[in-house]
Amino acid sequence: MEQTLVLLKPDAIERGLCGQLIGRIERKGFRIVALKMMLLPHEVALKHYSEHREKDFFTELVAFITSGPLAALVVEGDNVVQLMRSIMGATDPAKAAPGTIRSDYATSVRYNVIHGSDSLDSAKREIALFFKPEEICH
Ligand code: IDP
Ligand code: MG
Repeated sequence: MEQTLVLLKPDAIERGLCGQLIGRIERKGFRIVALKMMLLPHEVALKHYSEHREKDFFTELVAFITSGPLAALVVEGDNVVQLMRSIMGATDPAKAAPGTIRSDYATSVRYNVIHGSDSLDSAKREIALFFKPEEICH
């Protein structure tokens, strides 16, 4: 069974979308095995998004993800890494397919409400950044 890291980003929390977004993950059939609200420490944000450190939007991305509380989840299920990416939709809501989370809830590439790990290796790395092993249910 695979696990992936999902973040309900500060824009989602600010807009009160937590319940709806978690509902969509559960309705898909996935199991939430860890969940916490947190203000992401700056140094964890730098590590989480380290692949983007050369990008022109990196500073703003780190500022946004640390700007307010987010919800971090470990989501479990068959093929969950790929399937979460598909129910989230493309990074840019303008390009996200209708019916995906980003198409339904977001209008800007920066404030796109949700994060999901992009590979099994990323998922392992990101889960370890956000959760201690004992915080994840089995
Ligand atoms: P992903 O979240 O779909 O995996 P990535 O390319 O990994 O997309 O980018 C990480 C995050 O950085 C995006 O979710 C979005 O919040 C932000 N981002 C990506 N591209 C841009 C951009 O061109 N301008 C501003 N923010 C961006
Ligand atoms: Mg990514």
